[in-house]
Amino acid sequence: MPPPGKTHRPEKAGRFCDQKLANKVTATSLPKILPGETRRTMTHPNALEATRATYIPKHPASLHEHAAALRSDPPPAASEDVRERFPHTFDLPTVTFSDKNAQGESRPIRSGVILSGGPAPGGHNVMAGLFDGLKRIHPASSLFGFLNGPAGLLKDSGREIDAATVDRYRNTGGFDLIGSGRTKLESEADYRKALETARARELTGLVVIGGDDSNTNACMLAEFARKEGSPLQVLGVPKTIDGDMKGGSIETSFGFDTACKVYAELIGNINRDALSVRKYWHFIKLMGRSASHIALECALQTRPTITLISEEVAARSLRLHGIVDHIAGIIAARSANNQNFGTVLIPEGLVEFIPEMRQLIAELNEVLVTGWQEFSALETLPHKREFVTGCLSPESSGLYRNLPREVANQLILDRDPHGNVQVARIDTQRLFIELVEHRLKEMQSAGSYGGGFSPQHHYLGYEGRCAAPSNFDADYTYNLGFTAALLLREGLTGYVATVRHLTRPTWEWLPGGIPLSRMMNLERRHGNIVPVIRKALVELDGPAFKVLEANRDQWASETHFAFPGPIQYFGPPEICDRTTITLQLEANA
Ligand code: FBP
Repeated sequence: MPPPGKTHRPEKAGRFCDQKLANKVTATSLPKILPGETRRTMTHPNALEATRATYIPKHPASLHEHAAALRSDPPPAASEDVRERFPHTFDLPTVTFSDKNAQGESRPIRSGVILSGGPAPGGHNVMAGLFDGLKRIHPASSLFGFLNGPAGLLKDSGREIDAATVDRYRNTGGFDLIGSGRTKLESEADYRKALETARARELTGLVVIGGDDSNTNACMLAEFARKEGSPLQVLGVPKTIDGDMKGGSIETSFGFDTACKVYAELIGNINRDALSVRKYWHFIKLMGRSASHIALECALQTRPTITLISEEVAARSLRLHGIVDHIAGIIAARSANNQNFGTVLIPEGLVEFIPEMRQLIAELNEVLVTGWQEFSALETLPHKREFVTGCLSPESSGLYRNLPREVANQLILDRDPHGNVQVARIDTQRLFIELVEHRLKEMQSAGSYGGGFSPQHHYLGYEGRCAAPSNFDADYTYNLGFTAALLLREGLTGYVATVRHLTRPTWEWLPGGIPLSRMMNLERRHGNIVPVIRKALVELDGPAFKVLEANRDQWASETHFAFPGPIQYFGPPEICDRTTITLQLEANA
């Protein structure tokens, strides 16, 4: 292998991208095909998949098996109050990998890997980067994948990951290589079982690819393992299309880039349709369980007529009727201007941020848990609705009675395993259509509105979660996986893999890791004070929201739709490698 810093075979990394950019990638950073590996043996069903399979992610010079780890001060803690809960993993340094060579011999590493929670584009490339990193550190290293999320670890269900398998999944979307799941590792019994499985499988590493909850649990497991004297090193990788696991050294979670680009393409197409036929109002709910990052990013990419941001609704204590009046007012004003069309973006989590809906949901959760026997014995839906209405406070029962029938049913029928209302399943887009329609009729009767209203509803969610990763996500995830391998080589535990400077060219990206415990806050959950990684919500004084705020009145009164088109995998870097607008704005702030 050529020495670090020597540039050659530029055609390999970031293939199909700008030659100058590819030229910056050093030879040592190129994934190597190891003896016995066969690359691309399977036949792909179409030319795009076959060609995309050969894409080699770009990465910085520092990302090679010998990269030296530089240790610096720990990052500031989110809360010093958690220190005593993490005596073994709190006062650990920040790590960055440099293009200098580390001293000493590397030993084989045997690591487990788990995909946890909802899929996000790039999960397979994290595994590919991890696999390549481990093998490059020592050819006798190995990777064991636990099946269907953390449950696989608890049940000791998994499979060895070999080179041929990894090759089949490079640059593909989805989590289907080993599956995912939402089982949580949260009790001491779970941690003991996890350590037992790791011992039986002779694992010294475990990489948990997940969101805020999964990384919280990875941190707890790392601390527990150290306390028990176990050699298991536990690491996290920040995943979620929702974009809410970020802050400090985590500039974005992986998958957000691709998912937003898929949704933005579809919204752009809807914008164009609305503009063409000039008769429909499209109400589009966008995935994002709590935070509105996806809605915000899609708004910046597509310039819709109206965008609701849950965090703003909560901050301004906007009530349901206030939001409905706002939408109806814009519809009426546009109608007077001969624009009987528009697009409205609604974040999935919105209802929980509207104060009276939040209160209603909390009361329903209580009623459905405490009155479950009586409720379930009732045979018809009208009887069930009547039962819960009778148990609610006067304000909540008034609100519940006036909700569209379908939404009222969803609120009592779809419940999670703890008995709570499944807020993500509520058709918020239909709720708003019905309420706005009602309001417009009132305005018509009062003579303040003379137009028509033809609504269409959409929910964009699963369409984006398993898309083939964009160049950004393909590169970012591969780098995260490789970085995790280096953190294992360093003997570190309780870390999350990070790659910083993401808006710079890839060769300037900075791989490293920070202690997960530094991201923890103490919160009350199910009656107990526990350490958790807090979801990063949209900041109303952040640059991305500010751009929306500065433009939205104009986007509402005039029409400024944008049509970003599909993700491009091949072509000039300014098209193929561009990041989300949110990331660019935040980097420049
Ligand atoms: P993660 O936070 O686990 O990445 O999942 C995010 C998400 O895609 C949310 O946007 C959505 O509300 C939820 O998953 C839906 O999950 P499910 O797969 O259980 O329907």
